Amino acid sequence: MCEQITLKIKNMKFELPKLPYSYDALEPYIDSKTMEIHYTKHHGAYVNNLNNALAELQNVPDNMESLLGNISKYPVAVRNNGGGHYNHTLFWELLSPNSKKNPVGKLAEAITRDFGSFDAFREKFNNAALTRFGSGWAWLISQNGKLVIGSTPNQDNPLMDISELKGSPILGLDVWEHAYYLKYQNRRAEYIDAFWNIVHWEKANELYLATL
Ligand code: MN3
Repeated sequence: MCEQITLKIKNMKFELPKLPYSYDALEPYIDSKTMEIHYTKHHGAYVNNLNNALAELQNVPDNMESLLGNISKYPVAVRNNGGGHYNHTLFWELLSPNSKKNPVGKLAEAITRDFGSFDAFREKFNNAALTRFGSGWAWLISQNGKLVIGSTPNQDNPLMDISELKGSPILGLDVWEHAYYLKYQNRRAEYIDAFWNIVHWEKANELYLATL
C-alpha cells in the first residue's frame, strides 16, 4: 500500500507526530542536540501556532492537503505554521539511520531517466539547496511521475497554491540555519553532503509510487 503522508486534524487540532527514531539516531550526520531542538522547539512551535491560528477561523478543512492547496485563502500564520508542520513531518519520515544510500525501485529508474544518473541528480539537488537564499527547502517533486528539482522560501511547499514550484513532494531538505547551525555553523554545503547518508529511500520511493 503506497500512501502519501496525510495529516488529519483530531478534535480541531493538529498534533506533533512521534519522531520515528531517537534524537541521536542520525549521528554523526545530524547531531543529537540539533534533532532535539529542531523537533521539540521548532516543529513543536509550528504545531502550536498553527492550532492557535486555526482556532480563530471557521470552516477549516479536516486535512492538511486541502489546507495547503487553498493556502492563499488563509492568514499568513496558517501558511507559515501549516507549511512548517507539514514540511517537518515529511522531513522526519524521509530520514533514516539505516539509509540504503542509493535510490531504490521505480524512483531509482525515474531518477536515471529524468536526470541521467544519480550523481547528476544529486548535483542538481545540492545546487537547489545551496542557492536557496536565506531560509527554505530544497525539493524533489513528482509532476504526475515526472521528476523535478526546485526550492521554496520559508515554510512554503510545492502543495501550496501560491508556490511557483508545484507537485507532490518526494524528497525535502530543510535548509533553515536551525537545521544545521549547531554542528555545521555557516557550512551549509557540508550539511547537504551529510544528508545523502541518511535519506530513507524506501519512503521516498513509496511517495513516488503514490503519484503514478
Ligand atoms: Mn526546520
